[in-house]
Amino acid sequence: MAAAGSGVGDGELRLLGKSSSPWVFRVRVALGLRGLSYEYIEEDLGNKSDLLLRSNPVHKKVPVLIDGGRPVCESLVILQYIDEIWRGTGPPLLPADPYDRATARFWAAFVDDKFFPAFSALFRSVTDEQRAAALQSALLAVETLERAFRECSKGKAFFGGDAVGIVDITLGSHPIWMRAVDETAGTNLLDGAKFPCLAAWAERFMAVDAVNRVVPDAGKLLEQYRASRARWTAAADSSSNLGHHLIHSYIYNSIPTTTQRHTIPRSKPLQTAMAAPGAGGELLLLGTWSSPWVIRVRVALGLKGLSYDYLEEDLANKSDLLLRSNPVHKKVPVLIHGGRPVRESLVILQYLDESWPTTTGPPPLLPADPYDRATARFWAAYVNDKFFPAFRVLFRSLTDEQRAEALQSAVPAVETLERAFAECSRGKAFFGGDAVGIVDIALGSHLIWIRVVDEVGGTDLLDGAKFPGLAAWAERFVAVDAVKKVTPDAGKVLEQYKGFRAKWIAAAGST
Ligand SMILES: N[C@@H](CCC(=O)N[C@@H](CS)C(=O)NCC(=O)O)C(=O)O
Repeated sequence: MAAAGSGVGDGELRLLGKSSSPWVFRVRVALGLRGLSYEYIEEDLGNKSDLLLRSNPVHKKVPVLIDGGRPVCESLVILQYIDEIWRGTGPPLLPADPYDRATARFWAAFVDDKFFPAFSALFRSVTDEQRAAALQSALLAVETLERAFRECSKGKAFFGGDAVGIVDITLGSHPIWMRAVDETAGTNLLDGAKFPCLAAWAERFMAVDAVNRVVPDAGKLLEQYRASRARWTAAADSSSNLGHHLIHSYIYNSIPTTTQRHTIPRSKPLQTAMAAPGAGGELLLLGTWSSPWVIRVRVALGLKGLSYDYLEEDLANKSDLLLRSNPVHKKVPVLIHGGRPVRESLVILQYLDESWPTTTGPPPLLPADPYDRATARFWAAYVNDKFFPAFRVLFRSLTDEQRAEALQSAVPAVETLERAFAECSRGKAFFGGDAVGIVDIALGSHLIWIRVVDEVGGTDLLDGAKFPGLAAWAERFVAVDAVKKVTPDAGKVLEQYKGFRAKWIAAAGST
């Protein structure tokens, strides 16, 4: 996850954070719920410590949890790490049942990928017009979360049921900021009349001891938010374009720095195998033949030796089954298992691993060791959140100029993945070690598209001279039986890509 040699090789638990950060808040709540003792180190994000830069060289962000000298980065990865390492010291953050775990992972990802960007736009809006547009998207996301609450809580107090779980913590890091926006903008994001479940949930969540103890002071946040709005308004007036990240840097840099030490006794770490219920029922995969996200699921199903029915979707005319099975994103892949839909490729891969744990059969997609699992989750998320957006710009580039610019982001992402390969594989064939794992599948699903983009654009993204580890890995990955069986024909993919490009060129010409 981090570059080797972070130089903090003791047995302690430390958290690098920023007191006003919703992502850091998540980790503090989870540590509190587990009753864990840890050293909290407040970062100055305007002047990041060497420890932060060494511990999270990829994102250079907080939170970072350093456990016995080993850094774990990214809040959702950290929450799952805490859940897996310290079991039995409180209610689990993820449910035991694989399907419920998949549901929880799906909604936690929804909070980060859909709710937060919508809320963030509202947070940042300075004019009435901007606010009205942003409010509409934010309310849609809240409406979806109201439904999610009913689905997850099953009539109980929290998304996690009787106790706070990963979705509670993930979403629960935002109400304090939502209130600051409401007070400033005159909105009512968690309106009890419109969203009765969510409004009552927010009250209950904020009253939980472990939450209450670490919640930032609302008055101070409001004050900062008002000050930042004044600055944004001034900046907008002078037509300066502040990016989304500036919201973060402003807020998270402006709370006074403190170092605290918590003295709650440390629980004994446990490394427990994942719950292993039997998995029955039929499998049906909704997909499209060239989608990398669908390829992931097909590779995983193949590796697990699972037979399944496959339904090819026409994305221009989505089936009722797809719309019913994935009403939130309306996307493939959806894996329907015994009539119940599992959505989002990385969620599906983990679901397969947890539903068909392999004690004797093929190796699991995620390693057994919680730290290695966290590392694998971190890199799989990196592929989705950093590599893919950069590659997508290259994929969409039509001119030499656009391509050259796109390469400026795509090449560093590949460079990072070359280092990730060395870190994860430890000299073995795959990110997963001797066998294909979740990171291999996450990245490997893009190889066919990398190949056709290279062919059309004359690029060589996985240049063996620059990226010897990754280039050799790619050769090995595409030669794996379960991969070969489901990799679409390169000629057909090339044809499809040329078709897309012809449309984009026509569209660009008509504007
Ligand atoms: N996806 C990350 C987000 C973390 C994040 O955005 N952290 C901010 C503080 S709230 C940060 O460290 N920003 C520093 C920077 O962007 O330079 C997570 O879930 O941990």
